[in-house]
Amino acid sequence: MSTSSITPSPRLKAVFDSLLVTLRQFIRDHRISHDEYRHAVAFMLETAEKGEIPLLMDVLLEATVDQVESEGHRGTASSVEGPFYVANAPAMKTPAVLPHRANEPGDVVFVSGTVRAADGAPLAGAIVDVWQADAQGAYSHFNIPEAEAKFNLRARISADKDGGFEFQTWVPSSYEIPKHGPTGDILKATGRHPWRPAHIHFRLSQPGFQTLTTQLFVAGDPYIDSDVVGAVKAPLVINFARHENPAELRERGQQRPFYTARYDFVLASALAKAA
Ligand code: MBD
Ligand code: FE
Repeated sequence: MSTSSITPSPRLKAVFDSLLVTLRQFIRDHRISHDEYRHAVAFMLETAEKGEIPLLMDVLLEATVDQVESEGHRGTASSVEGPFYVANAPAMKTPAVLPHRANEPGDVVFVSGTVRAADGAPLAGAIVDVWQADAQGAYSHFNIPEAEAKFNLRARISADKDGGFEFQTWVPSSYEIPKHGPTGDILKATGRHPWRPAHIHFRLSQPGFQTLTTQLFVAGDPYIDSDVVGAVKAPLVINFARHENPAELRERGQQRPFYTARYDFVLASALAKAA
């Protein structure tokens, strides 16, 4: 960004001035020493060098932004995007099987549901953009080497004419924030556990409707009530039902027990926001 392209912004001035007032008061309140101040600068530098700025910010602050922005929002509850979204995942039609490795670890789950307007009208062809970690907590593009799998467990699925979608994926596990970096360090040093409950990310879009970024959480996860990110909302916690009887296995072409999960999404009208 070159200086010449910068035009004064009243909004930026207001929030930046306020941020400085808050931070200067914080320094006075806590009698921050030079030594502590230099530690803070070094911590920020290390976070940037390790590529963890998005992770640190999203872990500490994004849930609050979501709370503020979703006040009064109608439709399915939103949740944070987090640092691991990748645009332009493979486009697929429902029913889809998410891109996966030949020996994708963990248990298969079929996730299905509908995308509708607030009045119940089906949103034909709505785009259901999904991404998740694998059963070992690894996100493609970040923790899985690209040579091993590109866009693993990521896809943009178009819903059918009734707004219905279904995709086969693998049950995610509880997610541990990377331990060997500054984000992990600060959590450890301040006595916070580094876990998120198992979740699948969604970004739902349809022309004329507000794009919804949210997550579905696996009921029964040990961290469902203590997400380090603070992004769990009760209506987004869903049951993953286990199926193991031979008839069901045959019907789904599965050799091992599998799961199903369902959710019906509601998108708010784009007009509702403008009003
Ligand atoms: C994640 O997987 C995530 O979804 C968020 C919001 C923050 C850190 C890791
Ligand atoms: Fe995530």
